[in-house]
Amino acid sequence: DYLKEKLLQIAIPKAQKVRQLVKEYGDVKIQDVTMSQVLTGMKGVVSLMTCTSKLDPEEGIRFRGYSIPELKNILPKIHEEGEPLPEGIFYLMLTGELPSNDDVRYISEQWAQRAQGIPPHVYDVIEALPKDAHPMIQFNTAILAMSTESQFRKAYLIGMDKKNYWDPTYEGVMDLISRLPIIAAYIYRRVFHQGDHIPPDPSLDWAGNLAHMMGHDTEDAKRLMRLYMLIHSDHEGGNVSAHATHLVGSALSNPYYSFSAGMNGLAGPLHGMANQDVMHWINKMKREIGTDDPSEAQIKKYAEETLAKGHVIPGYGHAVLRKTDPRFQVQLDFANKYVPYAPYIKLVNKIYNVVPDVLLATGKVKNPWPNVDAISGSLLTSYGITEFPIYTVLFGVSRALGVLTQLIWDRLYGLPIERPKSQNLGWFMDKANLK
Ligand code: AMX
Repeated sequence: DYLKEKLLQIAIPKAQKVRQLVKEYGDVKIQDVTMSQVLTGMKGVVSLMTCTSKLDPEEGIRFRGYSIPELKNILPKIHEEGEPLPEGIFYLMLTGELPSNDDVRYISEQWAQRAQGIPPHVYDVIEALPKDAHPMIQFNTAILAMSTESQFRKAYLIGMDKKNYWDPTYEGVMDLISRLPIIAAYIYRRVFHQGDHIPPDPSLDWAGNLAHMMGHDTEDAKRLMRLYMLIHSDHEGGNVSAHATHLVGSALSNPYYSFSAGMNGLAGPLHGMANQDVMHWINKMKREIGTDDPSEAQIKKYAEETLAKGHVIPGYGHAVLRKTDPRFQVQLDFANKYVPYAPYIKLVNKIYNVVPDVLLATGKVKNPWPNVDAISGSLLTSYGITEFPIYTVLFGVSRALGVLTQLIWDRLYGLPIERPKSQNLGWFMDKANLK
């Protein structure tokens, strides 16, 4: 596997640097941490090392230094006019280098081949769940069921040198990523299409195949799926899914356990489930107002009522971002280009015109702008993928690319178990001299 050899060559000097930093510069102070940071979700506390991507509050995400608009131009595509292949961003996050067409083809082929190894019991486990169990429950159960295939545990028990842990991690990650589209499509067809399954087409790319297996086999749907898989793939290390994957991986839990932990976090409404909740919020608004095409004034009132009930407006706000999310913008540009008259896209535009001011008026929301989830469901719906509960699963398939690449790097760096210190309320009160 030339990719593994290349990765090791890149990683050896970097791992040495990490060891040198710990050994020779371990006492260098990097930050002061305040009471409020710890008590409000550790925002801004630098406590993780993640190299796959970095999030700037104003500009948004960069993957190994490249923004989404840049990647749209430089990553390999199937068609000139199409979207980059997610295989390319995986290669970039893994190696730190831009892939050639051959590199991307190699990964496509690797994944197509490895995808054939899903053990039959995984389908039995999915089938044992009620059909109306949320697709994220089915997805995560299948991920755990697949961990019977983990090479990591076997290698660990045989007594592998810890320097080599990255190797079975890499193998597990490649297997797992290759299989996620099949699992996601299986759940989709099981729940929403009477179990009428569509086999993979090994000649297709990873994201194109997912659209194909879901039964959305047009070139347009495949193009959308490539974009979706590209932009959801990573958002640096502190978000819930990335952090959970990293944390559980630090106990040397195998890649399946680690990723499953991340997916449990993605299923929360403040994180990945927001894409489904946005659609519920929009549809409830249409029902309550009694029209499919509410005015901006009506949307404003509905948004204000949402806040008055003590609910969040899904799809808006962010723990780090302080501007419109470029992942929102790139989807809006895509929608305005290909489906400008789609009713849901028109609604997304109207909501964007009024909701930021409503949130600003609260005086407490730090970021009133839309995030990735404010539009992704409306875009999928506009392409006929109308079953909202599958949206977070699609997010999860994509998120695997970043968090699992970082997991390989965690093992290449030889990072130890993560174990921050906790204190009780009394300790914090003492610090403040509060009785
Ligand atoms: N609607 C209503 N209130 C909001 C809000 C929103 N969209 N965004 C933030 N607030 C509120 C918070 O709930 C908090 O209220 P409180 O002081 O009464 O507890 C206050 O504004 C300050 O919060 P913040 O510092 O601006 O945000 P945060 O870092 O605590 O939370 C996030 C970030 C994303 C959880 C929050 O903006 C939110 O709940 N948004 C809606 C859900 C959503 O879209 N999540 C998806 C995020 C992207 C992703 O992970 N996929």
